[in-house]
Amino acid sequence: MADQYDFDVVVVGAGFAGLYALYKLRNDLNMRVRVYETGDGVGGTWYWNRYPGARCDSESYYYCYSFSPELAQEWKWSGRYPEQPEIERYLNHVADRFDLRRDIQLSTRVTAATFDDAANRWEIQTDRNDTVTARYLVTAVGCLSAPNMPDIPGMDDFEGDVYFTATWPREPVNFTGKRVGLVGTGSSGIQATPEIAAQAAHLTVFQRTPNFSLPARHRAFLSEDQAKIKANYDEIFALTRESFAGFPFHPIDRKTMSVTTDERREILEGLWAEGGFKFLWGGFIDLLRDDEANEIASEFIRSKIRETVNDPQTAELLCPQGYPYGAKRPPIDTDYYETFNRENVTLVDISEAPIEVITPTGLRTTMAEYEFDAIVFATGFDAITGALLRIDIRGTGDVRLADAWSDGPRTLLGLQVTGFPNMFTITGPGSPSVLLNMPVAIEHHVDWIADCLEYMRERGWTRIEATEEAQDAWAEHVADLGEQSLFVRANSWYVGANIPGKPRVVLPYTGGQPMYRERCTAVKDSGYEGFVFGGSLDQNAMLAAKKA
Ligand code: N01
Repeated sequence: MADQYDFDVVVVGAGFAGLYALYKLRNDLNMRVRVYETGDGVGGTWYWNRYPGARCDSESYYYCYSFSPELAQEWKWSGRYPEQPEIERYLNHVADRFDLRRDIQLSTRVTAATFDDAANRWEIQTDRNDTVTARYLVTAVGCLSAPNMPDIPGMDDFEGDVYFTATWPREPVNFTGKRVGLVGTGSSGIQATPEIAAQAAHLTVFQRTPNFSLPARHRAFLSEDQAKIKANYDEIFALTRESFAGFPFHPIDRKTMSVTTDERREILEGLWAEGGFKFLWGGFIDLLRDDEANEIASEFIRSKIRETVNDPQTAELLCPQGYPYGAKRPPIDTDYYETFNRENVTLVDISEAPIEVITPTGLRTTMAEYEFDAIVFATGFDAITGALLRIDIRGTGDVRLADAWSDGPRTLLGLQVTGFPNMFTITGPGSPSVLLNMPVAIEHHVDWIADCLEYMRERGWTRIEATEEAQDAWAEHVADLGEQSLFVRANSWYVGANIPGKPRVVLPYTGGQPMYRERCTAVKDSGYEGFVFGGSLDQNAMLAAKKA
């Protein structure tokens, strides 16, 4: 009988990545899998981020799984960008449809994982005192899941209500009649602002850095839309796997300066009218590579902000300056800029006058004092590495992952770390991850891991580890591309700049999906060059017998 505390694979997290990893490894590879999830429901990011206005900013019909054509055909997205509850319903449907729940333990945080070098197994501990072992550890912890709670003096002194967008309560929050302060103007703050403003007596938005936000142009789907999507799903999914950023479209095959001023304006207006990420990934081909092209697009967006916001001073404060468009992750919004025309909304620039202290009645910047009934922190995440490093992961020689990455993360393909055999990191640092449409990146990684485990099983091997040499070469490649990219030109979570003390390195792979997939496939086809295999099932049987 199988040992109830021993698994082939332990998966950490039951969001998009964890659910698919469980499905794939259990259903296709017939492995014994246990998933641990901190939340008391599945969904990961889409379980926790239930703040007002939380909506996916990639479009529903391709921000979803492609592995099951039946699932794609039967699920009906209500509109262009699903709100958080709809994605949470979708992921719950997936859990039920594929009978995943029986292998998921909810309300359980993995606190530690230690590699046993002799047995080639991981020992995993949780905050519910579980200790289990598994041949493989697969982290599906999410790239934007470890909340960044800013360390502002007086955080505990506030007598009103405090909310974090990243850990929003399940019960609806009512801001009617309240004076609300909102800190942070990234995607979360930009989505929450119009919704809170519509309820609150007054909303004060504290902005440290303005963002280039694009209109989402959300709309409900008509039955014709549904039919068209379903009829074209094969092509849509194929495009998401081919394109640079995992979206089902390519940039237009023209450079910004290759067209006349009028044509350029017309193209930009068209992209603006269409809304969403088309502007970023479906516009001029040199947008993110050429400074002049980027400045033209940036100035176009600034002109839209100035057109929208009535008060010229507020409009100017909302206009980003000093960094290229795309260097920070651009948000997508519904009526964000329009909200600053409301009588009950004030924008406060804290770039020069930061928040000094949270007081019992509100907060104080170096310039002024504000009184609130509630404060909302939309201050983002310790991105890409944060959720991994909050687990005490120890590899060979008891080396902590936190120590191995003290100067910044190093991986092979964003999938494995030297010194941490048998651990796979879905959408880990050094892979395109957040620069792709996430479900596409996740499915690619899970499929690659499954192929690799199948390859090992066929040969009776029980240990895989990235060589130092291969990891160094990949880390250097990731760093070289990153240094050449525009991401180094802004302070953002892409480079860890939002977390005090975090090493400043470009965390995702910036070479785009085609180049990345090509490399992953080449490694697989070569018999996993750059990885060393070891162990054997015989040796494991002997070890087990010895233990018994
Ligand atoms: O976090 P952010 P987010 N004092 O880091 C400010 C994804 N996402 O949760 O820019 C004052 O972008 C900080 O200021 P600055 C998406 O990939 C997707 O909004 O560092 N201010 C910034 O304005 C997104 O990019 C969706 O100067 C402080 C804000 O807080 C990512 O998640 C929805 C501060 C944080 O912005 C993160 O977005 C939401 C301090 N101490 C998120 N610390 C959808 O798909 C931070 N700030 C819908």
